[in-house]
Amino acid sequence: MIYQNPVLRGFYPDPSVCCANGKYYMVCSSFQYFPGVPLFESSDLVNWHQIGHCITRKSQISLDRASSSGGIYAATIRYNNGRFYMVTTNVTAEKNFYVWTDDIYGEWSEPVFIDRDGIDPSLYFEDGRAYFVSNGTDDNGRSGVVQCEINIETGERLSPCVTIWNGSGGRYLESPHVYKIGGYYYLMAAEGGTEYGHMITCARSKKLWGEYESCPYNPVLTNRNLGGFEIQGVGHGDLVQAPDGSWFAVHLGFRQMGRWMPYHQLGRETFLTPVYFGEDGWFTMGDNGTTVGQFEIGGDFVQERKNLYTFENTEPRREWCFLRHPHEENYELSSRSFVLHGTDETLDSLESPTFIGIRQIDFCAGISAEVEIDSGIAGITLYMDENHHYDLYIEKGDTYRVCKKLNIGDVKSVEEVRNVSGNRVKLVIRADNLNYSFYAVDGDSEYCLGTAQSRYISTEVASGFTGVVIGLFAVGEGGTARFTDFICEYCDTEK
Ligand code: 6LW
Repeated sequence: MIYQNPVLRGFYPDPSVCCANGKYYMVCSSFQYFPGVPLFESSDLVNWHQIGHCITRKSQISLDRASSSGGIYAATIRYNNGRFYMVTTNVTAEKNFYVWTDDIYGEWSEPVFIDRDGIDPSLYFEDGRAYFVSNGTDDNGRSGVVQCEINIETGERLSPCVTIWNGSGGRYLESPHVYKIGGYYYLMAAEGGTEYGHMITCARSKKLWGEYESCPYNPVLTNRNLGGFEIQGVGHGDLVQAPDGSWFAVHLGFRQMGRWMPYHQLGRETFLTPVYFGEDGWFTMGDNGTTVGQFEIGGDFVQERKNLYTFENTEPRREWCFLRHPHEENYELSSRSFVLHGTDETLDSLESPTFIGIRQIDFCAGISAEVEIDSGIAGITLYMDENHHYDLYIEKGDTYRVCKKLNIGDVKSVEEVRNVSGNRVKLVIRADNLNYSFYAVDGDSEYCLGTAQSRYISTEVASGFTGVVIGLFAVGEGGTARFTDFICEYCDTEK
């Protein structure tokens, strides 16, 4: 059967996967958004359904004033002895920790902290022992992929911390994972940075503590040499084996706006690439070491694409997320309407403005909602970070009016203003690869408020690790906004 990449569209980076009880489970990083670490289930590696988050309580993490692309970095999920573990870094607090659960559909534990620096932690279990592997600095001050044994009950370190690999020479050695396959320990990592030079590399050893020998085929996966190609930045992945013995990598990558347009606004997404073991015991990946838009693999599955998102067919704390820890009293969320109470925190704030968002998962989209206000302002934002967002909103001044405001770094400009007849309008945004177009419907009249180029809220302009989130927001102390009839419909861009 043929499947299309990415298998998880939109801002779902740094995927990590494990198998348990005949299913696959995957987590992604979530940065300043809450709930944190989205959790997905699949029975075929191609179709993924979100079943929750690992971080659902403020007691598990502090995201206070976490900047965009701060907060939760890459996570690893592992299953051992009937228990799931998710280990990650709160970069804002500079802390590595894990949470665990015995019920994948239930709540996860309070955090267990590990006294180790670095990012991209992973766990490896063998013979009743647990090992913590990450990018970082060892006890002798050497940096690289570092490893130590830990007590998995307490997080306490049980061994010295040792650098076991320095990578193949690329910058930013990250995302290490250890696997035992056949007679070897394999160490898979990412190098090159999470931009256009990204890659997956590997090494192996007969012994867990090394020495590790670099794979002669490194990088085993990269699209860095593919110019004029939509899928770029592939790297940071995790290996998984299917029941028929075949191997795959889930990994991140991004789709640039067009073949010759090196900008991306949808964030880093999750791709699936076949992995092939050779007779020499090394593995290679994909189409000659690259990830392409579709692969043919064994198995009987139909790839489903959910292209319509509404209040009715989503859940507020599953697909939708808040900026940092929400002030719960400002949200009344149901399957018919989202009622938001504004505060004086704007979308430019590093606090938690009144905002609830859902990821933009494909280029071509029709986004709309009815919004009714009593005071203040409320609307829809295309939010990349606090300094890069396009806002379409209704505002109460002397009259009611709709506005389009572009926020591009220091340039914050209200580009269009139209008076409307009352306190209720329908806001509409149409997106394609290159542009967003903004409209307001006031009774029988539709106004066009012009367009804005997507590239100015892309990662190449804004920097960072996230992607555009479609946010509903309200600003103004004491104001109430009622959103109804939210629709986000994608025309699938698969080719
Ligand atoms: C992540 C690092 C990376 O921790 O980006 O792509 C960082 N690689 O491994 C943030 O996602």
